[in-house]
Amino acid sequence: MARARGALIVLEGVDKAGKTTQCARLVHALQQSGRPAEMMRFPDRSTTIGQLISAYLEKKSDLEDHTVHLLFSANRWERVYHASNNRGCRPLMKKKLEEGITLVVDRYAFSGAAFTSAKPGFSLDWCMKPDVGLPKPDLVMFLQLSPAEAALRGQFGEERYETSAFQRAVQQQFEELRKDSTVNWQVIDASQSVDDVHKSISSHSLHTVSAAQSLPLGELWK
Ligand code: FDM
Repeated sequence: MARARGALIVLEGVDKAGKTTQCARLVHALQQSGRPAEMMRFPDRSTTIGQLISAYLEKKSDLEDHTVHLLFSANRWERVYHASNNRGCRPLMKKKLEEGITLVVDRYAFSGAAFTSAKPGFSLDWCMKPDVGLPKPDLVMFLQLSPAEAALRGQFGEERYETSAFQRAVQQQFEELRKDSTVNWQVIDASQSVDDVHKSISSHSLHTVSAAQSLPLGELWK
């Protein structure tokens, strides 16, 4: 009998919502309960494309807005499959899921579409196109935090996009994306304690991990 596949679980949300902490806690909890799980994050700054993106985010280089959008998308695609002549490197998303590993992903195509479409002159529709056909998450949890609550958690960092005006525009674009009922969105109240947020995320995830076993992996926005 074929091995049950792992689930693709994504955490999205505005800055300061606690995505990275919660991804790590979820992976740990799944592993502790005997379910193989690994964390991934986008952008993956370790690849050649990821390094271009990282320099852009750190404001060490400037890139044209369409160009950087496509690089963010390329950075996801390069983590989906092996390049055909790229023998011996670590298994990528599709293979891991097939092997029964649940992937917990810190940001995905939704950040891609929300951040670029928050810039003047970009439609959500155009921004979604390069990511059409990526592995479709079985669950996308949106960590919801009001701008006022985010401000209480301290100053924004130094990277590009880390201003409250831009984050508000991004939040609005996420609201548009969440209207799409083809994606399994769950909104999580990130103003709760870290433990309570974790409980809520775990319970959605456990349900998804068992449901995904008998469902084929879908294609995003297709
Ligand atoms: N970001 C992230 C994008 O603009 N597009 C994308 O596709 C993705 C995945 O990059 F400001 C933005 C969102 C955020 C920055 O920050 C990455 P972190 O701290 O590495 O998540």
